[in-house]
Amino acid sequence: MTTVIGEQVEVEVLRDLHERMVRIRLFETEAGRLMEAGRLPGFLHLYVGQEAVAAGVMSTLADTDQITSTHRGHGHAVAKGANLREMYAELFGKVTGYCHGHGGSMHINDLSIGMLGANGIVGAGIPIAVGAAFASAYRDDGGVAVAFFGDGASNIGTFHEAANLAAVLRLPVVLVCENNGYAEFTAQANHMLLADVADRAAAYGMPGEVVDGMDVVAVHLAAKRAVTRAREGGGPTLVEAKTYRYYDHQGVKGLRIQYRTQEEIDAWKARDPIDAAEARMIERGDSSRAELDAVWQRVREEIAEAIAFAEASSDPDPNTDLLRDVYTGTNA
Ligand SMILES: Cc1ncc(C[n+]2csc(CCOP(=O)(O)OP(=O)(O)O)c2C)c(N)n1
Ligand SMILES: [Mg+2]
Repeated sequence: MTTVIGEQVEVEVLRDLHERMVRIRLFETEAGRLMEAGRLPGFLHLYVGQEAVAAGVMSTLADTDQITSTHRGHGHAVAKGANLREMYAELFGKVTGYCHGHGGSMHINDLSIGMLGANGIVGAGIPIAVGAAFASAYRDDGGVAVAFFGDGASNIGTFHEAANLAAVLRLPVVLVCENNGYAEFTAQANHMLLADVADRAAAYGMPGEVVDGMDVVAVHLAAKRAVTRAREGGGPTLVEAKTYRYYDHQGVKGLRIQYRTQEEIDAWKARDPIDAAEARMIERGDSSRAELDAVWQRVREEIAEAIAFAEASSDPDPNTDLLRDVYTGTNA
């Protein structure tokens, strides 16, 4: 596993990584709070705990690079620069949302920033990213695509087909497996025999790298290597980030099934990616506690303003909005 204890990144990079993580954390904790209060319809698969992966990878991408996401996609969208107002509005089911309230959490997308979509079908985003990489290679536009997916998704056929095609065509794509140790309520040891998803890369002739997904600098550096390799024509890389979700599979508390021990949860929380980044920044003298608090405050205000926008927006009108953007009509 790549460790970067002592390895340096520039102060601006670390500040950027930190702020991206704080924005995801606050977006998600507020979304969880609203859900618990019964204010949001639909499912929410929250990203709290995994922030270093989205922040670390997205910090290496150009705005024109493209990503595909998962059912647990808010963090990817936030880190790619999605509009927080439209995101919350979509979670509330309002007309001002990204999908005009038709889609909800698992359909948020924004092609203008290269966010090709969350996806409720496990594994479905991976071939879409490979397709986007194929298009970039075909157009010779220098673009890179990144597919985010979970440990569970690495058992799905689409992963294997897409990885093989990406490798054989040497496409500019990075496959980022966010291994949080569980597929819903099934521990990794019960859904695959490998310890490292990254080992699957060898089957397709591409490099595979395991990285500490709680260390945002480690993720940033691993992603930078993989993205550079992809952009320079070296083909795909499989990056596996070992991470953990603090909340349940869906929602905050979710089901009352005891599938994780409190000791395990506490051990991962003790390695919280934001706490670790802040400790590093203070220790290095990059930022004072007051400066870091100011970042939290600024982002908190941004989030509150976005939620207020969503709350003040209209619900869809069944008379005019029900069939809007519905393309499978029965009209002759
Ligand atoms: C094709 C498909 N099969 C099953 C499901 C139900 N399902 C939703 S999330 C999930 C687990 C996915 O695990 P993983 O890929 O590790 O992602 P995580 O939830 O841990 O982020 C499953 C089985 C689905 N949505 N799509
Ligand atoms: Mg998982």
